Amino acid sequence: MAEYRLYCFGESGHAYKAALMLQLCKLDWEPVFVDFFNGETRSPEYRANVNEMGEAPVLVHHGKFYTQSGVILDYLAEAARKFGPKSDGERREILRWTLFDNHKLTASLASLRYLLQFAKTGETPVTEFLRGRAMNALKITEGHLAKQDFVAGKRATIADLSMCGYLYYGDELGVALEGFPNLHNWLDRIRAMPGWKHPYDLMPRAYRG
Ligand SMILES: N[C@@H](CCC(=O)N[C@@H](CS)C(=O)NCC(=O)O)C(=O)O
Repeated sequence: MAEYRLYCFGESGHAYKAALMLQLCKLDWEPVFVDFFNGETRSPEYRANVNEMGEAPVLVHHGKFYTQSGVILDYLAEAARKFGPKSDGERREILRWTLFDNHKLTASLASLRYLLQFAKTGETPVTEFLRGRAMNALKITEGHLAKQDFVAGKRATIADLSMCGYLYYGDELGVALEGFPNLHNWLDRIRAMPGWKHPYDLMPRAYRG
């Protein structure tokens, strides 16, 4: 059995944040498939034995279960001594953008994609609202990346791995990423890191249509 086990599935950008970190740090890890679209995260067994919050990703290391992608990234940064903060200022900057990501960027992108791509609701007032939120968060990110190569400064950190979580799913997102050149260049810089893989090449897919 691998040292690190990650409860995940390919469609989950939240899980991709952790999977990409494990991959880029060359840690010994294996995916544990979560049958999300058949309700596994909502089952009493999953909530009792894996994550009381009923979510993926979950990282298991030395028998302990870690949940919330931001916490998992922080834990792995410390374990691998990579992509973590090197000063108090950097720690706060990473936290600031990770919180912005969780609340504004990923939250709107993930919900919009879920509704359009998997729940197949078509366009509704809810998708319109979520797209507006996503575009606003993307514009803020675009402006920020005009000033520096990576989210927290000159080098990649876990804040970048958090914020890019959903952005490699392309057309599935339901928002047009054209018109964000800084964002594209930043995604290319992450993609160029040794070992980088697309979410569907890192984790088993769960959606069967
Ligand atoms: N804030 C959490 C969000 C995780 C999350 O929402 N994961 C989704 C899969 S992409 C999930 O498991 N959702 C289950 C549900 O909402 O019922 C994190 O960053 O880990």
